Amino acid sequence: MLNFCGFGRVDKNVPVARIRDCPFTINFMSAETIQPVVLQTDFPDLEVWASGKVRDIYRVDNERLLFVATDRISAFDYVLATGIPEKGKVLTQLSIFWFDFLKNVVENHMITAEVKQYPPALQHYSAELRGRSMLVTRAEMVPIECVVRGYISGSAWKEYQQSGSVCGIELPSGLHESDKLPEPIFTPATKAASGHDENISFADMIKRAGREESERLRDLSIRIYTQAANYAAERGIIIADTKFEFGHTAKGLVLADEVLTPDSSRFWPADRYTPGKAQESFDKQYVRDYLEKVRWNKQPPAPALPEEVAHKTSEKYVEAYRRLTGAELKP
Ligand code: Q0Z
Repeated sequence: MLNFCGFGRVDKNVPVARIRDCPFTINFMSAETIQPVVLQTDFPDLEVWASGKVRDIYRVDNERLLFVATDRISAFDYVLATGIPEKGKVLTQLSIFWFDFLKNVVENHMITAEVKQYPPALQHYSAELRGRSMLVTRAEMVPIECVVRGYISGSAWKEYQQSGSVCGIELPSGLHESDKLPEPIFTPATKAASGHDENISFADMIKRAGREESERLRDLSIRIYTQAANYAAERGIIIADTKFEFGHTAKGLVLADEVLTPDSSRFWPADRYTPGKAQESFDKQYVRDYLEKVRWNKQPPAPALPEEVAHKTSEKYVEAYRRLTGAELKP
């Protein structure tokens, strides 16, 4: 069951006008379904495995998990009161696209996103799951966030200004904020007790995960980023940085969680790239601009967004999906 917020369903029993002697049928409503915005999921017969700001994971059985991406959006570390139409579908379908695009480089945790192929117990929720969920193999997760950066921004820019290096990697002097790096760098992080990620050096990663595993994760992460970023650049999107999560399954080391989405990466529109300052985000710029305009103090509760801001933001997510995949989002 889902709590639908924002819209109703209008796909069934669409009223039809029949005008005498007119050979055409006129529908008063579009036959297309107006998709409800999903802010919460609730599948009472499934156990919650993990819940994030945007996604909820359920335990299906010992081997399998159900990932569901909601339309929640976070900004300045808080989930906002308003959902972004289609956002959960964009996140899910973009991850599916990248899993397929990257299958020559790395195995992944996805089993299927075809709801009809989900176990019988989930069929009851097919309408809620369609397009925004994924059945995955439960993995023994590597407790390290594998971050790759092709450009210097965010916490890496802060570290560089203070020390000239990032996660122990010395960088050329004289870099400006948002500059492209001479080559992509691997900057691992751990989930600190605060809930915030904490950058660690590669030597620290080796202490936690071992040398062989760490080197494998680093090399794999850089290859994945490079293949994806080169592809995205041809489509006008700079992937400035991204975070991968890996796990171990019967298939060995697999790419898990979400991949190369706007939530796990910084996407910048290439045609507006201007190094020397922080870049506009491809997806969240209207949201950030609005929150600055209303001078939210960045303490909870996070405000609601005007409908126009939510819809323009939705269009940005869908545009990113279209540009990267060349396809339309599936309903
Ligand atoms: C991923 C996370 C999210 C909150 C656990 N294949 C897997 N097997 C076991 N565990 C995970 C995965 Cl991907 C797993 N996370 C991160 C994702 C909400 C936390 F959607 N946590």
